[in-house]
Amino acid sequence: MTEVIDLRSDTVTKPTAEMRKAMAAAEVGDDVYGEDPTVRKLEQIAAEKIGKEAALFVPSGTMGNQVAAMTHLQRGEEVIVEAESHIFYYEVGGLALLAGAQARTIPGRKGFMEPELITAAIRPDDLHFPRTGLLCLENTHNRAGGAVLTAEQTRLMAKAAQEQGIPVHLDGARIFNAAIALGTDVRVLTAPVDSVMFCLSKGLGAPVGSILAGTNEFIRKARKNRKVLGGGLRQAGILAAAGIVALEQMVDRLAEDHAHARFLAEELANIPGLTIDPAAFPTNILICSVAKLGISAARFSALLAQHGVLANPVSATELRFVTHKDVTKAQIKTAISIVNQIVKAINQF
Ligand code: TLP
Repeated sequence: MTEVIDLRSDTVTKPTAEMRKAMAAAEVGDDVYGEDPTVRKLEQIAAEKIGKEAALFVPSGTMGNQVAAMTHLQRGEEVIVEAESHIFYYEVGGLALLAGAQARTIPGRKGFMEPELITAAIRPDDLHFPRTGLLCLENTHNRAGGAVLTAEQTRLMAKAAQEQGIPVHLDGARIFNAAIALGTDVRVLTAPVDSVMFCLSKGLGAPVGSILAGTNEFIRKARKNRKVLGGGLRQAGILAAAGIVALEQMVDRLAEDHAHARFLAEELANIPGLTIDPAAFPTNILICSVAKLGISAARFSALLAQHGVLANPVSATELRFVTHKDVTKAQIKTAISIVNQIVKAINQF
Protein backbone atom coordinates (compact mmCIF):
# COMPACT_ATOMS: atom_id res chain seq x y z
CA MET A 1 0.00 0.00 0.00
CA THR A 2 1.27 3.51 -0.82
CA GLU A 3 2.20 5.53 2.26
CA VAL A 4 -0.13 8.51 2.71
CA ILE A 5 1.57 11.85 3.30
CA ASP A 6 -1.19 14.12 4.48
CA LEU A 7 -0.41 17.78 3.83
CA ARG A 8 -4.06 18.90 3.58
CA SER A 9 -4.14 20.55 6.98
CA ASP A 10 -2.73 20.52 10.51
CA THR A 11 -6.27 19.58 11.57
CA VAL A 12 -5.39 15.97 10.66
CA THR A 13 -2.87 15.59 13.52
CA LYS A 14 -3.52 12.72 15.90
CA PRO A 15 -3.20 12.87 19.70
CA THR A 16 0.19 11.95 21.15
CA ALA A 17 0.75 9.01 23.50
CA GLU A 18 1.00 11.52 26.39
CA MET A 19 -2.38 12.95 25.43
CA ARG A 20 -4.02 9.54 25.31
CA LYS A 21 -2.56 8.73 28.73
CA ALA A 22 -3.81 12.02 30.18
CA MET A 23 -7.24 11.49 28.60
CA ALA A 24 -7.56 8.02 30.08
CA ALA A 25 -6.57 9.27 33.53
CA ALA A 26 -8.57 12.53 33.47
CA GLU A 27 -10.72 13.41 36.46
CA VAL A 28 -14.12 14.45 35.14
CA GLY A 29 -17.44 15.94 36.19
CA ASP A 30 -20.41 17.63 34.54
CA ASP A 31 -19.00 20.76 32.92
CA VAL A 32 -22.45 22.31 32.36
CA TYR A 33 -22.64 22.42 36.18
CA GLY A 34 -19.08 23.80 36.18
CA GLU A 35 -17.95 20.61 37.91
CA ASP A 36 -15.32 19.19 35.58
CA PRO A 37 -11.97 19.80 37.31
CA THR A 38 -9.92 19.07 34.18
CA VAL A 39 -11.89 21.53 32.03
CA ARG A 40 -11.51 24.13 34.78
CA LYS A 41 -7.79 23.50 34.93
CA LEU A 42 -7.45 23.80 31.14
CA GLU A 43 -9.43 27.06 31.13
CA GLN A 44 -7.19 28.48 33.86
CA ILE A 45 -3.96 27.48 32.15
CA ALA A 46 -5.25 28.73 28.79
CA ALA A 47 -6.34 32.12 30.17
CA GLU A 48 -2.96 32.57 31.79
CA LYS A 49 -0.97 31.54 28.70
CA ILE A 50 -3.01 33.70 26.31
CA GLY A 51 -3.01 36.70 28.67
CA LYS A 52 -6.73 37.15 29.30
CA GLU A 53 -8.82 37.08 32.51
CA ALA A 54 -10.90 34.05 31.61
CA ALA A 55 -11.21 31.28 29.05
CA LEU A 56 -13.87 28.92 27.76
CA PHE A 57 -13.30 25.45 26.29
CA VAL A 58 -15.25 25.03 23.03
CA PRO A 59 -15.46 22.01 20.73
CA SER A 60 -14.08 23.76 17.62
CA GLY A 61 -12.49 26.91 16.30
CA THR A 62 -15.62 27.66 14.35
CA MET A 63 -17.73 27.52 17.48
CA GLY A 64 -15.22 29.72 19.31
CA ASN A 65 -15.37 32.39 16.61
CA GLN A 66 -19.13 32.23 16.31
CA VAL A 67 -19.69 32.37 20.07
CA ALA A 68 -17.41 35.41 20.13
CA ALA A 69 -19.45 37.08 17.37
CA MET A 70 -22.73 36.28 19.15
CA THR A 71 -21.37 37.65 22.41
CA HIS A 72 -19.97 40.91 21.01
CA LEU A 73 -22.75 41.68 18.51
CA GLN A 74 -26.42 42.59 18.57
CA ARG A 75 -28.62 41.30 15.74
CA GLY A 76 -28.59 43.62 12.72
CA GLU A 77 -25.16 45.03 13.48
CA GLU A 78 -22.28 45.07 11.05
CA VAL A 79 -18.98 43.24 11.60
CA ILE A 80 -15.81 44.29 9.80
CA VAL A 81 -13.85 41.32 8.49
CA GLU A 82 -10.90 40.87 6.19
CA ALA A 83 -12.13 39.71 2.77
CA GLU A 84 -10.30 36.36 2.87
CA SER A 85 -10.73 35.68 6.60
CA HIS A 86 -11.78 32.27 7.87
CA ILE A 87 -14.70 33.66 9.87
CA PHE A 88 -16.12 35.13 6.64
CA TYR A 89 -14.92 32.62 4.06
CA TYR A 90 -15.18 29.21 5.73
CA GLU A 91 -17.73 29.41 8.55
CA VAL A 92 -20.87 28.58 6.60
CA GLY A 93 -22.30 32.09 6.85
CA GLY A 94 -22.43 31.78 10.64
CA LEU A 95 -22.07 35.52 11.16
CA ALA A 96 -25.44 35.99 9.43
CA LEU A 97 -27.04 32.77 10.59
CA LEU A 98 -26.02 32.77 14.25
CA ALA A 99 -25.01 36.30 15.22
CA GLY A 100 -27.60 37.88 12.90
CA ALA A 101 -24.88 40.23 11.71
CA GLN A 102 -24.00 41.64 8.34
CA ALA A 103 -20.39 41.20 7.26
CA ARG A 104 -18.50 44.17 5.80
CA THR A 105 -15.38 42.92 4.06
CA ILE A 106 -12.29 45.00 3.54
CA PRO A 107 -9.19 43.88 1.64
CA GLY A 108 -6.01 43.00 3.49
CA ARG A 109 -2.40 42.42 2.61
CA LYS A 110 -1.22 39.22 4.30
CA GLY A 111 -4.05 39.65 6.78
CA PHE A 112 -3.20 43.28 7.56
CA MET A 113 -5.97 45.79 6.92
CA GLU A 114 -4.87 49.41 6.62
CA PRO A 115 -6.19 51.22 9.71
CA GLU A 116 -7.58 53.99 7.45
CA LEU A 117 -9.70 51.38 5.67
CA ILE A 118 -11.02 50.15 9.01
CA THR A 119 -11.81 53.71 10.11
CA ALA A 120 -13.55 54.40 6.80
CA ALA A 121 -15.65 51.23 7.11
CA ILE A 122 -16.99 52.13 10.56
CA ARG A 123 -20.54 53.41 10.16
CA PRO A 124 -21.43 56.90 11.31
CA ASP A 125 -24.59 57.32 13.35
CA ASP A 126 -27.26 57.59 10.65
CA LEU A 127 -30.85 56.37 10.46
CA HIS A 128 -30.04 54.29 7.39
CA PHE A 129 -26.97 52.49 8.63
CA PRO A 130 -26.42 49.40 10.72
CA ARG A 131 -24.26 49.98 13.79
CA THR A 132 -20.70 48.65 13.47
CA GLY A 133 -20.39 46.20 16.37
CA LEU A 134 -17.13 44.30 15.92
CA LEU A 135 -13.81 44.09 14.09
CA CYS A 136 -12.28 40.64 13.45
CA LEU A 137 -8.60 39.92 12.85
CA GLU A 138 -6.85 36.65 11.97
CA ASN A 139 -3.34 35.57 13.03
CA THR A 140 -1.87 33.54 11.43
CA HIS A 141 -3.92 34.20 8.33
CA ASN A 142 -4.99 30.96 6.71
CA ARG A 143 -5.76 32.01 3.13
CA ALA A 144 -2.76 34.35 3.09
CA GLY A 145 -0.54 31.29 3.57
CA GLY A 146 -0.05 31.34 7.33
CA ALA A 147 0.93 35.03 7.24
CA VAL A 148 1.88 36.53 10.59
CA LEU A 149 0.61 39.80 12.05
CA THR A 150 3.10 41.51 14.35
CA ALA A 151 2.05 42.99 17.68
CA GLU A 152 2.37 46.47 16.17
CA GLN A 153 0.15 45.62 13.19
CA THR A 154 -2.40 44.12 15.58
CA ARG A 155 -2.26 47.20 17.78
CA LEU A 156 -2.76 49.58 14.86
CA MET A 157 -5.80 47.71 13.52
CA ALA A 158 -7.34 47.24 16.97
CA LYS A 159 -6.84 50.91 17.82
CA ALA A 160 -8.81 52.01 14.74
CA ALA A 161 -11.86 50.16 16.06
CA GLN A 162 -11.41 50.58 19.81
CA GLU A 163 -10.98 54.36 19.63
CA GLN A 164 -14.56 54.40 18.36
CA GLY A 165 -15.77 52.05 21.08
CA ILE A 166 -15.83 48.95 18.85
CA PRO A 167 -14.46 45.71 20.31
CA VAL A 168 -11.94 43.50 18.48
CA HIS A 169 -11.94 39.73 18.20
CA LEU A 170 -8.87 37.80 17.06
CA ASP A 171 -9.21 34.49 15.25
CA GLY A 172 -5.95 33.12 16.56
CA ALA A 173 -6.58 29.53 15.50
CA ARG A 174 -2.80 29.35 14.90
CA ILE A 175 -1.65 32.20 17.17
CA PHE A 176 1.09 30.02 18.69
CA ASN A 177 2.53 29.53 15.19
CA ALA A 178 2.68 33.33 14.92
CA ALA A 179 4.36 33.67 18.32
CA ILE A 180 6.96 31.02 17.46
CA ALA A 181 7.64 32.58 14.04
CA LEU A 182 8.15 36.00 15.62
CA GLY A 183 10.04 34.63 18.63
CA THR A 184 7.71 36.50 20.96
CA ASP A 185 5.45 35.72 23.92
CA VAL A 186 1.98 35.04 22.56
CA ARG A 187 0.52 37.55 25.07
CA VAL A 188 2.20 40.39 23.21
CA LEU A 189 0.13 39.44 20.16
CA THR A 190 -3.16 39.12 22.04
CA ALA A 191 -2.79 42.15 24.35
CA PRO A 192 -4.39 44.63 21.89
CA VAL A 193 -7.60 42.60 21.34
CA ASP A 194 -10.70 42.15 23.47
CA SER A 195 -11.23 38.46 22.75
CA VAL A 196 -9.22 35.70 21.15
CA MET A 197 -9.91 32.19 19.93
CA PHE A 198 -7.14 29.65 19.47
CA CYS A 199 -7.14 25.96 18.57
CA LEU A 200 -5.75 23.13 20.70
CA SER A 201 -6.21 20.83 17.76
CA LYS A 202 -4.37 21.75 14.53
CA GLY A 203 -0.62 22.17 15.11
CA LEU A 204 -0.81 21.58 18.86
CA GLY A 205 -2.14 18.09 18.21
CA ALA A 206 -5.13 17.75 20.56
CA PRO A 207 -7.92 15.66 19.03
CA VAL A 208 -10.70 18.16 19.73
CA GLY A 209 -11.09 21.64 21.09
CA SER A 210 -10.41 25.33 21.03
CA ILE A 211 -10.31 28.12 23.58
CA LEU A 212 -12.17 31.41 23.60
CA ALA A 213 -10.64 33.97 25.97
CA GLY A 214 -11.50 37.47 27.14
CA THR A 215 -12.68 39.32 30.25
CA ASN A 216 -14.59 37.52 33.03
CA GLU A 217 -17.77 39.28 31.97
CA PHE A 218 -17.31 38.40 28.29
CA ILE A 219 -16.70 34.72 29.08
CA ARG A 220 -19.73 34.61 31.40
CA LYS A 221 -21.93 35.71 28.47
CA ALA A 222 -20.04 33.51 26.00
CA ARG A 223 -20.74 30.44 28.17
CA LYS A 224 -24.44 30.98 27.60
CA ASN A 225 -23.98 31.38 23.84
CA ARG A 226 -21.89 28.20 23.76
CA LYS A 227 -24.81 26.43 25.48
CA VAL A 228 -27.37 27.57 22.92
CA LEU A 229 -25.18 26.20 20.11
CA GLY A 230 -25.11 22.82 21.83
CA GLY A 231 -21.52 23.27 22.98
CA GLY A 232 -22.23 22.65 26.66
CA LEU A 233 -20.36 19.37 27.04
CA ARG A 234 -20.65 17.12 30.06
CA GLN A 235 -17.59 15.01 31.06
CA ALA A 236 -15.43 17.07 28.74
CA GLY A 237 -12.36 16.62 30.95
CA ILE A 238 -11.50 13.65 28.74
CA LEU A 239 -10.93 16.15 25.92
CA ALA A 240 -9.56 18.97 28.05
CA ALA A 241 -6.83 16.65 29.37
CA ALA A 242 -5.38 16.44 25.86
CA GLY A 243 -5.65 20.22 25.58
CA ILE A 244 -3.52 20.67 28.70
CA VAL A 245 -0.82 18.44 27.22
CA ALA A 246 -1.10 20.42 23.96
CA LEU A 247 -0.43 23.70 25.76
CA GLU A 248 2.30 22.36 28.01
CA GLN A 249 4.24 20.20 25.57
CA MET A 250 3.42 21.03 21.98
CA VAL A 251 3.97 24.76 21.50
CA ASP A 252 7.74 24.96 21.09
CA ARG A 253 7.90 22.14 18.55
CA LEU A 254 5.86 24.22 16.05
CA ALA A 255 9.26 25.59 14.97
CA GLU A 256 9.93 22.20 13.42
CA ASP A 257 6.76 22.46 11.28
CA HIS A 258 7.91 25.89 10.11
CA ALA A 259 11.35 24.55 9.18
CA HIS A 260 9.72 21.70 7.25
CA ALA A 261 7.47 24.17 5.43
CA ARG A 262 10.46 26.31 4.53
CA PHE A 263 12.33 23.29 3.18
CA LEU A 264 9.30 22.17 1.17
CA ALA A 265 8.77 25.68 -0.25
CA GLU A 266 12.40 25.98 -1.31
CA GLU A 267 12.32 22.62 -3.05
CA LEU A 268 8.99 23.37 -4.79
CA ALA A 269 10.41 26.70 -5.98
CA ASN A 270 13.12 24.76 -7.86
CA ILE A 271 10.61 22.72 -9.84
CA PRO A 272 9.97 24.26 -13.28
CA GLY A 273 6.29 25.00 -13.80
CA LEU A 274 5.52 25.61 -10.12
CA THR A 275 5.37 29.12 -8.71
CA ILE A 276 6.07 29.74 -5.04
CA ASP A 277 8.03 32.36 -3.12
CA PRO A 278 9.44 30.61 -0.04
CA ALA A 279 10.00 33.91 1.75
CA ALA A 280 6.25 34.60 1.65
CA PHE A 281 5.38 31.74 4.01
CA PRO A 282 6.75 32.19 7.53
CA THR A 283 4.81 29.43 9.31
CA ASN A 284 3.36 26.02 8.35
CA ILE A 285 1.08 26.88 5.41
CA LEU A 286 2.32 27.12 1.82
CA ILE A 287 0.43 28.16 -1.27
CA CYS A 288 1.84 27.05 -4.61
CA SER A 289 0.56 27.89 -8.09
CA VAL A 290 0.39 25.28 -10.86
CA ALA A 291 -0.91 27.80 -13.43
CA LYS A 292 2.21 27.56 -15.61
CA LEU A 293 1.68 23.83 -16.03
CA GLY A 294 -1.64 24.54 -17.74
CA ILE A 295 -3.46 22.22 -15.34
CA SER A 296 -6.05 22.98 -12.69
CA ALA A 297 -5.17 22.79 -9.00
CA ALA A 298 -7.97 20.24 -8.54
CA ARG A 299 -6.45 17.98 -11.23
CA PHE A 300 -2.95 18.36 -9.76
CA SER A 301 -4.34 17.51 -6.32
CA ALA A 302 -6.00 14.37 -7.76
CA LEU A 303 -2.71 13.28 -9.40
CA LEU A 304 -0.85 13.77 -6.11
CA ALA A 305 -3.48 11.75 -4.28
CA GLN A 306 -2.96 8.84 -6.69
CA HIS A 307 0.61 8.76 -5.38
CA GLY A 308 -0.37 9.09 -1.73
CA VAL A 309 0.33 12.83 -1.29
CA LEU A 310 -2.66 14.82 -0.07
CA ALA A 311 -2.87 18.60 -0.62
CA ASN A 312 -6.00 20.71 -1.05
CA PRO A 313 -6.68 23.14 -3.90
CA VAL A 314 -7.48 26.62 -2.54
CA SER A 315 -8.28 28.28 -5.88
CA ALA A 316 -8.49 27.26 -9.54
CA THR A 317 -4.69 27.33 -9.88
CA GLU A 318 -3.31 27.10 -6.33
CA LEU A 319 -2.66 24.25 -3.93
CA ARG A 320 -2.14 24.48 -0.20
CA PHE A 321 0.46 22.37 1.64
CA VAL A 322 0.35 22.35 5.44
CA THR A 323 3.11 20.86 7.58
CA HIS A 324 2.43 19.45 11.03
CA LYS A 325 3.76 17.10 13.69
CA ASP A 326 2.62 13.95 11.88
CA VAL A 327 4.75 14.54 8.75
CA THR A 328 8.47 13.88 9.01
CA LYS A 329 11.29 15.43 7.02
CA ALA A 330 11.70 12.09 5.22
CA GLN A 331 8.04 12.17 4.19
CA ILE A 332 8.45 15.72 2.95
CA LYS A 333 11.38 14.58 0.81
CA THR A 334 9.20 11.77 -0.58
CA ALA A 335 6.40 14.26 -1.30
CA ILE A 336 8.87 16.49 -3.16
CA SER A 337 10.06 13.65 -5.37
CA ILE A 338 6.43 12.70 -6.13
CA VAL A 339 5.63 16.31 -7.08
CA ASN A 340 8.73 16.31 -9.29
CA GLN A 341 7.68 13.09 -10.99
CA ILE A 342 4.17 14.42 -11.70
CA VAL A 343 5.43 17.75 -13.02
CA LYS A 344 7.92 15.96 -15.31
CA ALA A 345 5.12 13.79 -16.71
CA ILE A 346 2.93 16.85 -17.35
CA ASN A 347 5.83 18.76 -18.97
CA GLN A 348 6.34 15.91 -21.44
CA PHE A 349 3.02 16.61 -23.15
N1 TLP B 1 -9.31 25.86 9.16
C1 TLP B 1 -9.40 24.62 8.40
C2 TLP B 1 -10.52 24.71 7.35
O1 TLP B 1 -11.68 25.16 7.94
C3 TLP B 1 -10.20 25.59 6.20
C4 TLP B 1 -8.07 24.34 7.76
O2 TLP B 1 -7.89 23.20 7.31
O3 TLP B 1 -7.20 25.22 7.74
N2 TLP B 1 -9.91 29.88 12.05
C5 TLP B 1 -8.92 29.56 11.19
C6 TLP B 1 -7.92 30.59 10.82
C7 TLP B 1 -8.85 28.26 10.66
O4 TLP B 1 -7.88 27.97 9.81
C8 TLP B 1 -9.81 27.31 11.05
C9 TLP B 1 -9.81 25.91 10.47
C10 TLP B 1 -10.80 27.68 11.96
C11 TLP B 1 -10.82 28.99 12.44
C12 TLP B 1 -11.90 26.75 12.41
O5 TLP B 1 -11.46 25.74 13.23
P1 TLP B 1 -12.26 24.36 13.36
O6 TLP B 1 -11.88 23.55 12.17
O7 TLP B 1 -11.79 23.79 14.64
O8 TLP B 1 -13.71 24.69 13.38
